[in-house]
Amino acid sequence: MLTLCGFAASNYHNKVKFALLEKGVPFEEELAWVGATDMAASPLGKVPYLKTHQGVMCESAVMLEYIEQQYPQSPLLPADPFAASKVRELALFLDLHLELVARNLYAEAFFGGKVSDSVKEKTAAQLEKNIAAFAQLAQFSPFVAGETMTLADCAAVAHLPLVAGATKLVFGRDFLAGLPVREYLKHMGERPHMQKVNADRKANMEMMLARMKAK
Ligand SMILES: N[C@@H](CCC(=O)N[C@@H](CS)C(=O)NCC(=O)O)C(=O)O
Repeated sequence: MLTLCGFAASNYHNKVKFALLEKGVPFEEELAWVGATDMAASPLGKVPYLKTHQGVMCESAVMLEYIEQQYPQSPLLPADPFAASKVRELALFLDLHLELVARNLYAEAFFGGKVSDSVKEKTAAQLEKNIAAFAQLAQFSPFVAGETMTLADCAAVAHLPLVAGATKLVFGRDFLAGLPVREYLKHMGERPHMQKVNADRKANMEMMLARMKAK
């Protein structure tokens, strides 16, 4: 049995959780807040990390690859190597060029902190460039990589709401507004597993904010 360790307000946690649910892979969740993680399992102290019968791993993209190979049912990658690479390309764009850049804004957007003007300026420019590039690759037809649900959707459903929300809150403009992201998320939100991930996320976010206040 797999154990996904992390917390349900985390987009990276939810990326892996959604893949497990959609594939029908049995798993348990173990609550691990940042600052209270197993540092041997995840040496950077990040969540999620995944306990398997063979050992533990960190990095959500690696987990998705492992899950795909170990549990081939309901595939989230096409069998054709090129088509699979195009899916991985999108997933990597979402992680690296969209989410990781937008992350610079989260302190101010979501946690009552402040981000300096120079960081805001740099982040805005980088996001404009990266979102335009992402727009060239993304299909939204109706899934982010084409006609079938793939692991790129697991990244998209977890990250796109944060990129949209953070830019809207910090700059007063949703940088993803030119893409059919709202329609896409609405469509994905009809999936029962997405509804479960979202309900758990909301409940955990309240716990997290209460925890932060108590500190
Ligand atoms: N590249 C990592 C990113 C994971 C990540 O940044 N997780 C956040 C929570 S959403 C975290 O643990 N942040 C704490 C930290 O970076 O110290 C992955 O894909 O798993």
